[in-house]
Amino acid sequence: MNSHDSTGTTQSPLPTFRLVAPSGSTAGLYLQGAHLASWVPAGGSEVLFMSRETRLQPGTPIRGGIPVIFPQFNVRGPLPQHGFARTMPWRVEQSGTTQAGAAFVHLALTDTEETRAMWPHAFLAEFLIEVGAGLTTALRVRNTGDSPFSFATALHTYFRVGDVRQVQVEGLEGSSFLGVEPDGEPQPVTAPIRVVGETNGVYTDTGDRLMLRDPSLDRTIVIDKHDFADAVVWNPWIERARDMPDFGDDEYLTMLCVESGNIAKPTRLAPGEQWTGTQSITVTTL
Ligand code: TA6
Repeated sequence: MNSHDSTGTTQSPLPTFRLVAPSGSTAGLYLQGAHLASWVPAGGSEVLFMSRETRLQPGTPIRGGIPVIFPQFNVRGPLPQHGFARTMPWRVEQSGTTQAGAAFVHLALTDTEETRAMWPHAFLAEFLIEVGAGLTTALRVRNTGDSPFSFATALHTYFRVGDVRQVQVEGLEGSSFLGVEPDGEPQPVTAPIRVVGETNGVYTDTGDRLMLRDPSLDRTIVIDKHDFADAVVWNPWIERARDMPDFGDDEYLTMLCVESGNIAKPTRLAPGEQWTGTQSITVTTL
């Protein structure tokens, strides 16, 4: 099984791409799934969580970083769990530095015979990653076919935390918690989210700014999303962690997924229409 070596680099058969901004902020990704695996702000420390047990094999989901979930969320449909975009090879269309001094890479995925056999639609998916003072990601989906389609999507972001038991997620107050089941009964959210056990579920009608307070790392991760109506908060806790072969038994303590998505109400695109969702992450002291 491939794993991180002692210096934190990864022996991997998967092609990678690295971004280094003039400010010194760096990011690393696998071309499979346009999968961001690391973001280190200039003068800061790693923001994303990657499991030391992750598989790094073609076609196998990577445990950690920012899986791009498309066109299906979890098992809400007939496709493989979380859809196929995260295990397909994306191509680099362009990379460089923006006028504002951010390093960027633009990746794309189009339908193939393989995807059409699972999901009979023509599409162009593009993922833009910009690394500067923060980490900005934009997912754009265009219907390039001649019939409408609907899709669910999420940026399934794994954040590295010092101790998940001390963390809280603010900004979901006022939203509705749907749980994991598609037809879950909405429950009003009236307080910040804390993790005291297995935590999983979709929040709808959310605001666009979420904050992950992490006192053990003395930082707040600010998530600004746009055109993502929903959010997911997930921690497997003890039992689920033990059940996942690509996740260390103790790793539930140092990660929390806070995901921007459109899940409860899938997005419908007529032929030629496109949708774009963005997520910007910045880190401040607590
Ligand atoms: O987003 C949370 C979730 O849907 C959980 O239910 C759990 O299944 C997690 O995603 C990880 O899914 P994966 O297919 O990557 O193991």
